Amino acid sequence: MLSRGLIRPLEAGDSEPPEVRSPAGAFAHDMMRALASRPRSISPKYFYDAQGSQLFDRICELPEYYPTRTELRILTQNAREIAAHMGPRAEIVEFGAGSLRKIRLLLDAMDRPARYLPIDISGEHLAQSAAALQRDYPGLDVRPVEADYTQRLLLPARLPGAGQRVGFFPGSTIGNFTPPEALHFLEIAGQVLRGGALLVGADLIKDPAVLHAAYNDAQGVTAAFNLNLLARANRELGTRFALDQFAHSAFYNAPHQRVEMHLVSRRRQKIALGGEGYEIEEGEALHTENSHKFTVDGFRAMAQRAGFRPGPVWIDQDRLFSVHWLRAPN
Ligand code: AVI
Repeated sequence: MLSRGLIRPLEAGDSEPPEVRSPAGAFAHDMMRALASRPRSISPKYFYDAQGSQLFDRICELPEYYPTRTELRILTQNAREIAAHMGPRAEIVEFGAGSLRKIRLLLDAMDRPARYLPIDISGEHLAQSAAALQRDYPGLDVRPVEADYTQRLLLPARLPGAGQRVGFFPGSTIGNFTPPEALHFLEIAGQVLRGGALLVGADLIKDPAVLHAAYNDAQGVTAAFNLNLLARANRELGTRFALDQFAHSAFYNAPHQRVEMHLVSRRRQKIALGGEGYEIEEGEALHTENSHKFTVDGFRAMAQRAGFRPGPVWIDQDRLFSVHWLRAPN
């Protein structure tokens, strides 16, 4: 897996101009800000270095982590119907370089797909997955786009003779945005998909026990994924977080309809970073991720607010996960 481009977009009312920083500079800056603020929180985008991406791939295979498996099943069972909505010679725009398994499922069912445009902030992963796909689909025009898809996007002009442009945003990655960020993402997607559609995966609200298990797996892979944030800071920023002094904490926050992940300090400790010292009390937490869960109607209403016209929705029989067809504005 890859960095998922979870950079907070500028919002109306933001006074700070965007600052250009190297990736390590941005991580140091955001970590210092997180340590200095109360409550402490940092963007989940920092999970996805090479090791975090490998841990996420392992999460996707866990028995408790139902979203990946369920979405794959939904796509497999409905590939023909989805492909019919896409129509002939469609251009696919994938937000994130994504799981090749999912895009292959669609490509195999589609009528002569014309082009595949994966967009990702991490050029290296993008180039690898694009090359792998190009080898297997020689007739497909594969054009990786290195960009942050949470910001305004400029995509290549449509291929002459191509059909509609269809966005693909699987995995319920949209759930890792705050609600205003999700709306902002949908507005950007609507602009680049004008006249086409968006196929997007959204995890559903369900029994909190199922959610709890999915984010507190028995093998401790999700805990390692969460703690990798601190391990990454030790590797890249020279911090000396003692990983065994932080506990993985994940729980469903019902009023906010989201699973939250935190790293909770097991004791009072001091962290040095960038010439500053930061005191962390016993029991104090660093909030590392929100994973929003949706109702079908709530998700469609949000899409509508961003200018989409909601179409068919595919759901598994246990109502764990949903895949939405949203018609983009004209
Ligand atoms: C990538 N994203 C949709 C995952 C999720 O479920 O929110 C990331 C994850 N965090 C813990 N487990 C998986």
